[in-house]
Amino acid sequence: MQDSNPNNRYTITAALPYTNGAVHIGHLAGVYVPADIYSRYLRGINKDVLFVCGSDEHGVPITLRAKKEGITPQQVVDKYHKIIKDSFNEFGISFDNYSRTSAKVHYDTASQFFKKLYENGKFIEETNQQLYDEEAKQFLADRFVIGTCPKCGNEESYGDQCEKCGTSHNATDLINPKSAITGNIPTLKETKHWYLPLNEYESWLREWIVEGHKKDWKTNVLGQVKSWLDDGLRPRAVTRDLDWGIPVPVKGAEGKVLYVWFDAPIGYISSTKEWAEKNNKDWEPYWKDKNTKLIHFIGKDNIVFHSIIFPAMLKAEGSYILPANVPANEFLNLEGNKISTSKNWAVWLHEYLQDFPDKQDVLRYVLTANAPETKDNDFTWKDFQARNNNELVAVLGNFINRVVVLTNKYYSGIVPNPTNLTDIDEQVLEALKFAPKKIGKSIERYRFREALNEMMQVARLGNKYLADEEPWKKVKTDAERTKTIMYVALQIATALSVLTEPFLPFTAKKLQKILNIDTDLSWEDVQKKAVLLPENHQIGQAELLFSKIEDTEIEKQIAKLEATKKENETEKKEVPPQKETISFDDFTKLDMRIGTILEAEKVPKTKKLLKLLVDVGVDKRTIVSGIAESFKPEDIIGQKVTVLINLEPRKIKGIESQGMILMSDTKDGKLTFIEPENDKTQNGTFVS
Ligand code: B3M
Ligand code: ZN
Repeated sequence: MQDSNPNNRYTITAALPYTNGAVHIGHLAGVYVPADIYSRYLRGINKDVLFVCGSDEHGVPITLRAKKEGITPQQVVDKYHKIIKDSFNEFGISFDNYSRTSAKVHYDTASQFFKKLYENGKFIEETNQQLYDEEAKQFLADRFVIGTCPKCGNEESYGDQCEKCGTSHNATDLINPKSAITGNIPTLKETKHWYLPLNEYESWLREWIVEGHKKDWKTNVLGQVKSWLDDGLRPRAVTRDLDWGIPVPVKGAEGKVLYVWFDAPIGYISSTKEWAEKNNKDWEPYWKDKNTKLIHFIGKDNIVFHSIIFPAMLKAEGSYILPANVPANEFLNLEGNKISTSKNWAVWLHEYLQDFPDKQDVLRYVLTANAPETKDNDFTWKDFQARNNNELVAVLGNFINRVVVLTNKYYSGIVPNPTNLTDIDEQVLEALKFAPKKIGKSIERYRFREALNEMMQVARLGNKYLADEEPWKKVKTDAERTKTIMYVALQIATALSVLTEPFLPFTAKKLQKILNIDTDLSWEDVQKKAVLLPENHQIGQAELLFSKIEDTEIEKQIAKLEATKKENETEKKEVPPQKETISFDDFTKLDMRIGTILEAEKVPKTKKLLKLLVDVGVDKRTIVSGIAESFKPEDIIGQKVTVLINLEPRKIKGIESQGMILMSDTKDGKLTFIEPENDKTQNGTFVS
């Protein structure tokens, strides 16, 4: 099969996830599923594909996470590297290699890269004033500092990038910067760093991307690139004063590390080297042969780094190829809100698998059908359910099931001999041959939603064919014709076992098992072969490819998100530390009872005090309570309360108070009663 690239070798990269948390549906939809579909498809058309990724283990997010969890950065990356790697594996993301930037091969590769640029005079060395946190004794760059974005006014921009408008800047550009560690306003302190003079690459970048790729790069990517170039590029520091990262490998740089965005993209190269080492291959053609197509799959917040900074680094180094494309996606929202790790507003992959253990392909399907390819998009559980029930179950699953069940019923699972093919049969088989090209073309243009839809058209074609031809009726009157219909339907099912593979790899496997196909059919076979499943071939038993998702399962997921929302709404106050311990005997001395407020009136000339008459079972007594700012006297008559009754009586504003009403704070500073759930609880009942 021909694709638009006459060359065979592809190096496909997917953004290296920061190892400071697990992966969620936004990651899958934006980067990993499209990259995986693309890679699987290219393997299917017999290209030489290398698909690499790895964990991004440096950078401030890791250090901040470590501080938050009270563990070391190394412990953070070890923990999340495993979780992330397992998730990718479980969702069938078919990396040829998944590395990590703490690997030795990466340290060596990144250090050598830096050294070469340094030795060839590609950096500017400059000592100037940088933001410094006097209390934390640390320079503040990247996510260690938060301030107002000079471009869009977002008040929570990071030192190196504003997540709102995507602009990448230097920490000193921020207006009203604040330390993310202590909250202090930083001072300025002198320090030396190495800068990549991006301004020197500006006209080259313009020519290469804006002119050279105006037709084949996505408009969202071109748009961002143009806007940066129009704003003018400035030198960017590629080193940092931090202790977590790859040490700057030159003299006079003690205590400094490479900027995470300098080392991370080099991670693609080191992951390739690791793969080559393991598989006894040569890594260099994948990065240095002009005929290799290098494709970076990323999210939109990574565009500047992959289309401007990394290419400038590669260009400065001199021996590498440049990306042929950077197909960045926009963001996926969840139920109308931005996915947020800190707010736990996400569907985490490991949690999804607990609830839907065999439904990896369903999520892959929904995320592709709804992929944020040209604009931000929304994931909703209702849509998830609908796409599963109305598309996967009702269209694809239903078609396969009918074909397999009928073949087993009529012919004991043996593919029947066709006789005369009618025009309709010919048309259907012709459409089948055309499908790989249609789907492939969309994939090659990074239009995965469109490609998925084309694939589903094949299943729709199959359903329509069966509905029109009605083999279940003809079997009673025309045995020969029925054989032909089933034969044609089986060819469609077999084609689907190939064409579903990039999108739904688990389903494709299952389908191949059901059809009892062990030879690897290729996309070219579907395109060219007249017979995909020969007569007399024995297929297996029917097995459901998909199952219906019930309302209750969806309601459970929605309730989970509702709970998260509530949790986020409760303002989190610092919880005071525990008081000194008391003995059990001390505790048993407290006599607490349920009571009812019988009378209430304000204590004159006070703001806070109410004089109450409370029935506490043993007697009716007066209690003075500081609750007047939370309740009006007339509203609390009949209110059930908890009372500490053996508190030594004391005089308050001249009134003897004989006990204490137990109260709890609410988030808006008011008080609430601690009351029994059941209003009928008798006065005098012990509380313990
Ligand atoms: N780790 C950013 C991110 O996870 C970064 C990507 C690196 S790709 C070289 O969004
Ligand atoms: Zn901004």
